[in-house]
Amino acid sequence: MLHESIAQALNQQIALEGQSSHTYLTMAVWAETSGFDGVAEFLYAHSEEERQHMLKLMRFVNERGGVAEVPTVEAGPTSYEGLKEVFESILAHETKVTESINHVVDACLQAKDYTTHNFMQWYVSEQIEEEGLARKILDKLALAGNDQGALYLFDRDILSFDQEGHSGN
Ligand code: OFO
Repeated sequence: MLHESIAQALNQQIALEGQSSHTYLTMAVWAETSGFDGVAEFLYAHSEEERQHMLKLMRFVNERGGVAEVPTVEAGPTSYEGLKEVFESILAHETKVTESINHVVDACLQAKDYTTHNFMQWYVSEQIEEEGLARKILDKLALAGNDQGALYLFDRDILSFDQEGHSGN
């Protein structure tokens, strides 16, 4: 049976993963309608990954005697000045997600809930990859600058950046 404090922390994490999925989805629509087809594919796939992160938590909560709360998501921005703004927002968001996961892990230690602590280690590792990927993409965008040819290649190649060391869901 989940301790109340853990059920609450996990439900907050579920809400954040649902928000992540929604945010990536709105970014994907912006990218697709702005001519960045590769970036759009990357973001649609990432939105789906975030949904899986949410579902994995929901199933865990339900299996452990809690009740997963289906989150309501906030609308958030639907347009961006460019790719740099998109990926800066992603890095800021993922940093927030990492802090939230650390909070859940901390709550597990305080409640001596080692089962949930063990379950959360997957998310700890995932966040290292997600933040690393966002930083790597921002580095590549900085190199491309305003060079249209470089941005064309960036858009064409972005799906391969995700495969370099990212395990997905
Ligand atoms: Fe679920 O990893 Fe990003 O937010």
